[in-house]
Amino acid sequence: MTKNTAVLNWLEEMKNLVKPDKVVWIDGSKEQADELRAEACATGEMIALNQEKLPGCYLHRTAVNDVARVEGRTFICTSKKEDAGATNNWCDPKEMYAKLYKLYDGSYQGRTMYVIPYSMGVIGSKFSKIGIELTDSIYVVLNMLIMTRVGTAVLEALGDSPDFVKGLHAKKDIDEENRYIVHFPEDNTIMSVNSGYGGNVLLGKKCFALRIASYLARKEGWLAEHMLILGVEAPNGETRYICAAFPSACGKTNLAMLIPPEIYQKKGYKVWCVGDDIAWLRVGPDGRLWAMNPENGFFGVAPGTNLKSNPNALHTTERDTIFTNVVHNLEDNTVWWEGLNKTPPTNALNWKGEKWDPASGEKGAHPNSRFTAVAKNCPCISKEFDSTTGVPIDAIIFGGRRAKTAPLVYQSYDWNHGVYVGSAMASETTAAASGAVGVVRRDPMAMLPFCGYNMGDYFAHWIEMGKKIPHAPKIFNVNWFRTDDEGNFIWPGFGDNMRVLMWILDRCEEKVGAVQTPIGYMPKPEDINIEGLEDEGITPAVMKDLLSVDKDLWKEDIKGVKEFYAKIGDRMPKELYDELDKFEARLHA
Ligand code: OXD
Ligand code: MN
Repeated sequence: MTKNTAVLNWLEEMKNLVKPDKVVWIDGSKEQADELRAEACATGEMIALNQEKLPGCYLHRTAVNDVARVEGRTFICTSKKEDAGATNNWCDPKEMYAKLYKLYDGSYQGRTMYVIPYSMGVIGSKFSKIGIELTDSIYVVLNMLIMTRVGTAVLEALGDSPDFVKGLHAKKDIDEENRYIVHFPEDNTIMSVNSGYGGNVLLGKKCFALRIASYLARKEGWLAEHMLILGVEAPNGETRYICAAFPSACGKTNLAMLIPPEIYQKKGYKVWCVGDDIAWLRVGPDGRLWAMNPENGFFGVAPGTNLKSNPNALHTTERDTIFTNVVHNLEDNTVWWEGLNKTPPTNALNWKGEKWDPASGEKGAHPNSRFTAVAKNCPCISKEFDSTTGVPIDAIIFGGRRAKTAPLVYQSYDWNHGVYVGSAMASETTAAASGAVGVVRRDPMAMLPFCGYNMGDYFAHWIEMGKKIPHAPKIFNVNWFRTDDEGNFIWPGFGDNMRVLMWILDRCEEKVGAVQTPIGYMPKPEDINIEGLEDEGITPAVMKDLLSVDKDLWKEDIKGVKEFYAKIGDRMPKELYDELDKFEARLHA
């Protein structure tokens, strides 16, 4: 498939290590993918679903001990520990290579090595980056074929360059005690062993497009971020783009695919999805920040996805989708998950493949069950999805789940203040997760588990980037999750979040004023359109409440920010301490 000596030499070394029975190059053709699907169905690795109702759709179950990303076993191995920083697990690269090589030794015996050349971003774009993943799992191959751009064309684009990210994955025994997801950013290398779960094994996604890419981005002067990208098209046909970073379980995929409320639809507004999870951002020749989605599909959480929360996501999964760890409805050979509708199937298997009785009170789908779906099957996919340059960004939004502290929306005073807002991002745990309710977890820019280097250096890089973007996006913070005294969400969320996006875009165009508060610029309650929300209980008085700022809560929150900064240590940029001081002074004024 290639004459590239860097690729061939590395492949030879890896073959000698894992000792596969045979090697298969993934060429990206439909014929090869069909053969692999047939093989996976023959061995039971995948189940073909009802091809009339769900054409091209399959079900897969992971091992029961292998259902999520494993942050405790995820490592950033830089030569110097400080370069990985206090928020990453670290090990000396030599020591880690030695440990891993022992684990990989002979691990492919009796198995096939699949060689997957893939591109993050449109093949051949100067903003894209190439990786090669070696895996012993057909499930990984078929997921990578959806999530990335794969095949011969990628090798042609690589030519004889040694500039590619090396990824070695081995399912081995799915042994939790010896599960490792390891990044060697200085060597452009990722090694994943003893897992078969998406986030740990689809190496293009979190491992490459965030951890390795964030490291490369700092070196090369751009940003790799855990952000969705969406476009809002106005009735005059002009589209403006927004990026948003939220921690997991805060609705990134839902916002990325939102359906505007009727009042906006009638006027001719449309929302287009460019990406739901990852954005690579660069300064364009016009001095604006441009974003592209390096992925080619969506690896979304199934539970809670339904016709109200996210009809676009649901329709995306109606064909060419791999479902993982959802309920298998034996009645018509389809799938189900909690929150899809109110009628769970009665003749069904749960995510473990056991006979399941919905009346038992046990969940049928795993809470982290997933769909791997083709981006181009999304009804609201942007026409810029395949753009080689990406889209220009007007606004960056940070957000989290805060019951009381953060208001519905506010705007930072300037770039550095916006970086402060991102660095202070936090989310509260919910009753849905085990552990105490309402515990604040800091997750700066939603990158805590995904930053491939020292978080202090990461913040400093954001500050530096601000100096290089003459027409930088404005930075905002949103909170869809304020609750009343009974703990009910006040804001209706979902499509109605468009109303907040409209204020944000109006601010970017300086079409609307704002109130100056200690936390930033805020809308006057009447500046957010609440027409048609009476039935949801949204009145001007409620808007006032959603936009109120309790200084005491913010003073308390600052204590958590200071603790977090102290943990990062001496690489925290002075500019953020200055922002913290200014914020405190505003709160005490
Ligand atoms: C995540 C994901 O865990 O996108 O953030 O899967
Ligand atoms: Mn994510």
